[in-house]
Amino acid sequence: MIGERMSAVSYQVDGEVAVLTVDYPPVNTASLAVRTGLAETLERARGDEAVRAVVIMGGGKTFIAGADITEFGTDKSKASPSIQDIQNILEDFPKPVIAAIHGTALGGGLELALTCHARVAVASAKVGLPEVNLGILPGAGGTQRVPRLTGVDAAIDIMTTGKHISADKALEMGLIDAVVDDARTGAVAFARDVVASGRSFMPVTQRDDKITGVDPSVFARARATVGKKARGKIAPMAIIDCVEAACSSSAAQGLAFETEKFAELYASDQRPALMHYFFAEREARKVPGLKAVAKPIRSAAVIGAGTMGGGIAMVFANAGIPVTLADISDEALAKGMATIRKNYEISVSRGSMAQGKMDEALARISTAINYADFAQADIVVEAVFEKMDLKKDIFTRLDAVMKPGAILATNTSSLDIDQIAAVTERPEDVIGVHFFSPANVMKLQENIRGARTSDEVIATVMDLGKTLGKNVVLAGNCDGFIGNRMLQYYTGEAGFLMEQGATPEQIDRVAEKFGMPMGPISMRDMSGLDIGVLVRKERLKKLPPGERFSPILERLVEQGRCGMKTGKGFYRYEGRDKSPDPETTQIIEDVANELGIERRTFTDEEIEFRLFAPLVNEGAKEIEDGTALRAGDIDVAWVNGYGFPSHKGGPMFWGEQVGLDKIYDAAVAAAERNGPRWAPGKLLKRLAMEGKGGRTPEGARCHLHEKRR
Ligand code: T1G
Repeated sequence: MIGERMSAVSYQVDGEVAVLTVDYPPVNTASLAVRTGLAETLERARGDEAVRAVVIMGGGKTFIAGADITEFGTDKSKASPSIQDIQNILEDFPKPVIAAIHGTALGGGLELALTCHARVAVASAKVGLPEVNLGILPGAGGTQRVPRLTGVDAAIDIMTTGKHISADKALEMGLIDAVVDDARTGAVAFARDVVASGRSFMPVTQRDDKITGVDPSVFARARATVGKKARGKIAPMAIIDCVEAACSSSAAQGLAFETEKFAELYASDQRPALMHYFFAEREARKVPGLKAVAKPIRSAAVIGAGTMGGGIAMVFANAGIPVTLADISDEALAKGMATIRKNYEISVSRGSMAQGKMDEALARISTAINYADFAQADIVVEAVFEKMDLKKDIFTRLDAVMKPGAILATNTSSLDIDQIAAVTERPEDVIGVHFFSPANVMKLQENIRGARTSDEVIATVMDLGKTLGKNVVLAGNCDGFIGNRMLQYYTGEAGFLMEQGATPEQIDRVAEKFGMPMGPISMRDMSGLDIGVLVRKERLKKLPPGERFSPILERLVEQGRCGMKTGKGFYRYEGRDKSPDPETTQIIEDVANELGIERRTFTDEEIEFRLFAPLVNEGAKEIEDGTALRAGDIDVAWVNGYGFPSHKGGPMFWGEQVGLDKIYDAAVAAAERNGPRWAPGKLLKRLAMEGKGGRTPEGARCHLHEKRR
């Protein structure tokens, strides 16, 4: 084999097959350098008489992972050759070109492969079109080529979810032509067979000019089902439009329509928000200045077999880490294990988990009552009730039993990490690892550093998050950390709005229209009003004079209205079905009368701003005092821990788009209405006075974030 390195794409000849290898770490994005390299090496292969076929593959860990998002908004993304230019070369190429896929072929990477004559992949490879997660759509022919290969239903599912498809599934769907043991040798052999057989290929879009025989009702059904999950995202709906165009117009017209829809999405507010979120999620994994190396976590233990503890045990088991679930009695453990088994059975029945995977995960979970039984675990996560005395007792016992170097983590949602660490002889090994309920579903892992937590322990739990399939953020130790410290303003304002005349139903409707999975009132009913009163009791002790919470919550709990679990809270429940309750209205009116509050009606816009603006103000204070490292971390916490719509970028990005001066004014008004802790912080005031914020064209950075640096 002879070979020369040419720019980002190397050229080697293996017999009569030219192998073009894309080398553009870390994920071989279709950057200008890669596109230029592909054009040059394809031309070289075209002119090389000894070459009778071509293989395109990725170097390092993956095939081409898509267009280079960092080039968006720069001249590079528009510079020739474009992805489409390369696709045109491939579709007209006089010699067979085989894509050899390992790692991932995503977005523009898969779209390039779809214009090769054939595609082979190793069994561990994944393919997908995740553009929808960036607020755009597959803009290099994916919406026209994929349905021609997989059919309409599968195409809509792949592109509106952005999910990764395994090689076997891709073969079954017609996206690839063979699964091979090794990408390079398998592709070269496939290419040689093609040459020997004289097999010819027709470009996908020429196989049938338009897709026929599709029941038009499939699109109405898709719009209904996808629309419900989209919660206001516009890209999924545009994708359905493009697939519909593939069935009603020629390939050329369909490609033109796709380009038009891509441009519309690109110009929308959702695209910069989702691209901001994409980078924020990755940046949140990094702790500036942290040099320590993560320790391996090969075994775990969880204390508390309740809802949280059981969910956390599942998270470790699902990640392949053996875990011991501990509680105080066999009865508690049996109850906890029964809940875990039931959760897995539901996943299997829904088809989201194979029976074999469930059996493997369950086999990784053991139970214990004696702490000595899990003393050798690399990490132990305490997940018992939010009572400081109970946690201190547990950490005292852990300190006496756990092996040296074990990480002692607490799942507390707001209590003081340093107070817990202080009962041990090893505060450097103590850290907060806060999961959100249900832990086996919610993606956020909020890590909280204590004053004496070591860098090595921080690095380890930050790294552990990726293993567990979570999105991590690192928070400073304060009441409520990043997420819940802000949540009290969101739910607090909802209480004041009800006193002042907004109804629970209106408040929830406005929040859900904004994109939240459920409104703050329904969320309260779901999590239990009595829990809310308990947390408030602690918080009320620390509130300075002049501050208050609305007493509606306490009044409801006094009347046994604790939420869905008691059949009534703010709403009345028949199972999970809720309805407004006149009794609640009366309780609210009584509170307003006692407080001498004159009630009035509210517009939806006013409610929306009063619910979400305080999040930005408190978030800015977290950046100021170091509780949050970056504005983007706060966005990651809220998207993954509370369901804040990612197509708004997260609360901090949303606040930037709205305009920090407007957020500042809202904070000044809130302080007059609700009390001094609602007043604007220094950072927000400074940025507002500087006129920062407003619709940021590329939105790659939050000014709040930049100011932190
Ligand atoms: N562009 C630029 N940088 C990217 C990138 C991309 N597409 N994908 C990843 N990175 C960076 C990322 O920011 C991180 O940087 C590093 O690579 C490692 O990423 C025409 C227009 C491929 C599954 O959406 O899903 O094609 O933090 O930590 O966990 O229709 O990266 O190291 O500085 O995620 O191993 C479509 C997005 C683009 C794929 C690898 N493609 N990427 O996961 O690594 S739009 C995507 C991923 C498009 C076409 C349209 C994942 C991965 P840093 P990582 P990973």
